Amino acid sequence: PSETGRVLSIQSHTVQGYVGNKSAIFPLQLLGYDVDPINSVQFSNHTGYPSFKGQVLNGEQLWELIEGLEANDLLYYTHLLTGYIGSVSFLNTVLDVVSKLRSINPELTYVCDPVLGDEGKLYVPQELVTVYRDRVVPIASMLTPNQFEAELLTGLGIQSEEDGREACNLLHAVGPSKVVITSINVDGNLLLIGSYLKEKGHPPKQFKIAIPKIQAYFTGTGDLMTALLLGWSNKHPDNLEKAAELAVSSLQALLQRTLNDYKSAGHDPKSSSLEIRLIQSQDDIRSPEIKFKAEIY
Ligand code: ATP
Ligand code: PLP
Ligand code: PXL
Repeated sequence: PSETGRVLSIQSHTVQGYVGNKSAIFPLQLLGYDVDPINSVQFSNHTGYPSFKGQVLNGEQLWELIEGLEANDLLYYTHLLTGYIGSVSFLNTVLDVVSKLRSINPELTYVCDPVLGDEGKLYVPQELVTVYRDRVVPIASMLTPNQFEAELLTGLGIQSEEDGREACNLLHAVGPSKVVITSINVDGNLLLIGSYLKEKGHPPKQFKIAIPKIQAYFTGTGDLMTALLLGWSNKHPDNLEKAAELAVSSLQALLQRTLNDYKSAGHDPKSSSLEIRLIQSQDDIRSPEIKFKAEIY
């Protein structure tokens, strides 16, 4: 694969703030990628605020855009990136998009953040879980679930890092050659677990990165994390641990900046969800200093 690529990113758009496409496009562009966004929703702000207004794209409207691109031979992509998807009909159309893109580029890398929920709570309709498990995971190239999502997709309870590694094995057996569980909670600290198949039929290479938990709640970090993992893993195709070190180091520098800015403005970072300081962190995205090292199992 080349150092960069052309990414079709199907995610949320918010007018104000950084979640979905708003937190994925800018970092991917900084890393040198052409990014073509399709906005699965257009909302005033993310749904964590007391209210929001806006429009939702349906599956037929998504397909119309794909047909428009196809009519002009504009459907060659190296990567497809998807995040939060709110309905089964939209997810089914995304499955059709994957087939269509692979009919044009059989090498297409599909990076899927299977957004289902967090900390034991679903924030999508229950029916989405089976569609992700039975139809999406098998065709994904790289999957970036959180702990709860990895549990739902594998049926395995994850209490330890060994459980996390086993969940990765189960997911590899179904499809994706790269799996990153973006965080599991072990004794109040965060652990990223990464796993990738270097050669088919061989056991996966696995690693962990310890991440100290910051006492604040951020929105859009999962979307940014997946975008960074796409960006760096394509530049280091045989070295997912390096890609994850770069992604985590960028993200943690950004979270520290976000926290410091809120504190110096006199806000209590524990009192509400913080909007990430994405633009202000551009140097940390383009050339992160690696402060978080992977430990290989
Ligand atoms: P999704 O639901 O989109 O899959 P997620 O639950 O994986 O998202 P987050 O929980 O936002 O996403 O975490 C993504 C990454 O952000 C983690 O790997 C971690 O590096 C970082 N992160 C998020 N919140 C914190 C925090 N409070 N302290 C430290 N790191 C954090
Ligand atoms: N609530 C809703 C409705 C969402 O769509 C999301 C997004 O994925 C979240 C909460 C939390 O997002 P995240 O875990 O990326 O911060
Ligand atoms: O970060 C995930 C996300 C995506 N899309 C919308 C959201 C959120 C998080 O709140 O509101 C619309």
